[in-house]
Amino acid sequence: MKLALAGNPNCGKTTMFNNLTGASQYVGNWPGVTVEKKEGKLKEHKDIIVTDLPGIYSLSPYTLEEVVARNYLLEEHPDVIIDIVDATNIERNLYLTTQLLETGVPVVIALNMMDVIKKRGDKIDIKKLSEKLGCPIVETSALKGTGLTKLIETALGVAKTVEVQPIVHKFAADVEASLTDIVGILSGIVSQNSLRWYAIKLFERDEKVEAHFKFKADTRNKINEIIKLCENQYDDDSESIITNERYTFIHGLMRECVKKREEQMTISD
Ligand code: BGO
Repeated sequence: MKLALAGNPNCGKTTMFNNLTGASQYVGNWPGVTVEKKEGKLKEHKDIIVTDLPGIYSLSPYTLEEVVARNYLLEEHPDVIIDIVDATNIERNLYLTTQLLETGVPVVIALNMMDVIKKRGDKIDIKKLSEKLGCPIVETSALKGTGLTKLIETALGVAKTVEVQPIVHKFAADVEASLTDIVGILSGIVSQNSLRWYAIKLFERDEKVEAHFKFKADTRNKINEIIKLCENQYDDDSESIITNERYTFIHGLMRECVKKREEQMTISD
């Protein structure tokens, strides 16, 4: 079984990886690039390989680290991703989460640095956040080693039972209509699980994904027409449309699920 650790730089991924794998680590490079690749065996589950993906903010094609991470997720298809989210920077970290959820690989969130959140007196409605994102969330402190047993139990449970994690969040109706049209072109070409990922990437005019498909000119033109129609509706380029959609969703999550201590005091005053 394969388990991948993903997250933003500084989310606590190295601390988590060391906690989960102990001494059984091996370090190399990702094929063809000088980006460090760390793997290890899960403590007390020696048959489970943990792969530490590079720390990244997004799954765009613009940095080597992002390309390494997304190629691994799409091509090697691990059984589950543990997405480490720094709870003290939750808004920024969830930007990557929205993209991991689209890869078709089941995701479990380790909501890390919860010791800091508790000390500050901030509140996160984990149940609601989990429902809105459509994946389990386990509170952790990689530093203190808390929540890790539950995290592994949850991740292994998901890996064994969940084939496809339904995507709960949808973009605005016009964007979804464009994605549905692109999915129509892709169905039969890519697996059901990763249809949405590839549709979004083609909508964003991701050159690496475009090159991967080697479409004939008429298919390329058809996709371009679909994208252009939406861009005209929004008076914006398609990549920015998707970025804005993600931020709108995340702002909504923040309003509904996160209360800073100062805000709680204002409400009760
Ligand atoms: C330093 N809680 C708290 N409070 N801190 C955590 C947790 C947690 O759950 N998890 C990790 N950290 P990395 P990436 C540091 O190194 O694992 C801390 O980039 C310091 N160092 O201890 O490296 C962790 O691999 C001096 O903090 O993250 C580390 O994802 C002063 O978060 C930092 C203060 O963790 C990043 C912190 C010399």
